[in-house]
Amino acid sequence: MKIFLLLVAVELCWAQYNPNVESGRTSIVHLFEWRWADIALECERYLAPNGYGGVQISPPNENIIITNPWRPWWERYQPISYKLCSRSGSEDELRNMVTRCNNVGVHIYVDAVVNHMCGSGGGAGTHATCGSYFNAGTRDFPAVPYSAWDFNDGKCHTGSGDIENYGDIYQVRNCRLVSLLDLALEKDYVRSTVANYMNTLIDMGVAGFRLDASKHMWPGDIKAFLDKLHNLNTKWFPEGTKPFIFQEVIDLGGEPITSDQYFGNGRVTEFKYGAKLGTVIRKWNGEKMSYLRNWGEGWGFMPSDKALVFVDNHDNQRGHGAGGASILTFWDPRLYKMAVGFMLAHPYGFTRVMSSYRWERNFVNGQDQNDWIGPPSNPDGSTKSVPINPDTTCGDNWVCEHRWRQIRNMVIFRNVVNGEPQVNWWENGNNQVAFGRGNKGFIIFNNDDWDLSINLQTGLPGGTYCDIISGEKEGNSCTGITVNVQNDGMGYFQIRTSAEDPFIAIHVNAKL
Ligand code: QV4
Ligand code: CA
Repeated sequence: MKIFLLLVAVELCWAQYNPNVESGRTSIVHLFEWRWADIALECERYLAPNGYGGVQISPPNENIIITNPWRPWWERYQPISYKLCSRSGSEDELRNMVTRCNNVGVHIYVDAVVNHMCGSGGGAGTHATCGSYFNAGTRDFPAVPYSAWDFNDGKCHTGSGDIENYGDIYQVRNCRLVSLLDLALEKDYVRSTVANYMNTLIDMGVAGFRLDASKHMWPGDIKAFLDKLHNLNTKWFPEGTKPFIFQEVIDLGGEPITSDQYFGNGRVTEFKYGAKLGTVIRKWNGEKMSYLRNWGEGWGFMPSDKALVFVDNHDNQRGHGAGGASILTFWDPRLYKMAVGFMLAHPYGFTRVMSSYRWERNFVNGQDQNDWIGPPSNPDGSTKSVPINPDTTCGDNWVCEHRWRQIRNMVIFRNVVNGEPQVNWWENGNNQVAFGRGNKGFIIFNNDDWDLSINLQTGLPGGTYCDIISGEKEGNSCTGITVNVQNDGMGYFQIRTSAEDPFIAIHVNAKL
């Protein structure tokens, strides 16, 4: 009995850290601003067959419509109600997508914006995606309903009513983030209302949530609404499964609010990961790939089993949020593929792949004036669907990094080596490094300015392997470079600086 109770306790305690992906799948992809109808198709035609575990979706609830600038992506971070209509589609389309993705084993993670409603200057009217009336000035959101009582105005003591100093935890949690009307989450009514919204989505079949702006909510308030959540829908998940929770806290050090304050509620986004990895791969500040030997906790990151990791996100790929200039994105494809390849090969953290759209950048004094531009859209503001080209890439300015061969094949690599320890680290003291994952996979990088040719212990069984970066295994042949591994595990690798992608990855499922 005692042992049983202990097991139950451990189970409960660990539940919200478990990503709830189907066994054998290890990554999710953020399909930023995609329409529900396109996500449903992508789950069926691409994500399931290629081993993706899930999709982070853009906020599904009603938001303010902003026309100056014209329909910026960030209007979706200004809620008007918890009705489920948005630029991505209707409630029916959302439900249909969740069902179809779950049916092929790809789970859905909702971006939950529950710290605030729209900006204080949002005006009054029905300019919202479901047409609900609201009045930002009087704090009236009848479609929820919320009224002035449900906001923190009285609790914030800055002159502007906005957060002015990130060194003051009371301001950060009780004042308005860039003027966004701050909800009084200490009130049971607000907690229950938020929980009802999330429970509607859980009952629909979603597997978890990204909690937007978690730094701006008290950890105890988050716990209070999480405690009201249902278990996941037993049509797709085992009885008693809790939603996966990952909290958006940007902790790069130097502030009183830290990631560990949120570990009790679930995982936390590790923003140091992409900022540091970008610096290393760009070789800025004297950083070298050799220093990645103790990547992870050794670099001052949070414990691996609490971390949600990514190379870039929808904010820092366009200069919002934090992280700085070092962040790598699809705009630097060669370095970006190396960074994502390293992330997916390395055992640290639960991994999220970014999938973006292209926009016309316009830098003035290093600042992109077009960082607001929304997804590819029609003149009436509706989001365009994602056309798929004959070569499997996406059209109409959808970047679809998750379909890039190198990234997609590394998602599969991570599934193949899941649970295996990092072994056989090798480095040249500069920017040539290699490591294996048990006897399942091996990866080698050449980010130096000279060619690499070397014999290394791979840990893999003898045989001929297909490099999944330059190509892939098709039937019993390889469309890219092949690597011979001797029976003692030694493999010979050659990577020229002129290589399209200066890294090679092999795994046991790509053995010829
Ligand atoms: C502006 C001024 C204010 C002024 C106000 C007056 O900045 O000082 O008081 O006008 O009306 C948009 C505009 C912003 C504007 C605000 C309110 O960009 O200029 O305020 O609306 O009208 C996204 C965007 C924000 C955007 C917001 C709401 O990044 O630019 O603000 O959506 O539309 C911190 C947080 C972290 C946050 C990160 C960006 O700790 O939590 O900043 N990240 C998340 C999301 C992010 C989102 C929000 C939080 C807010 O990932 O995408 O912000 O939900 O680091
Ligand atoms: Ca708050």
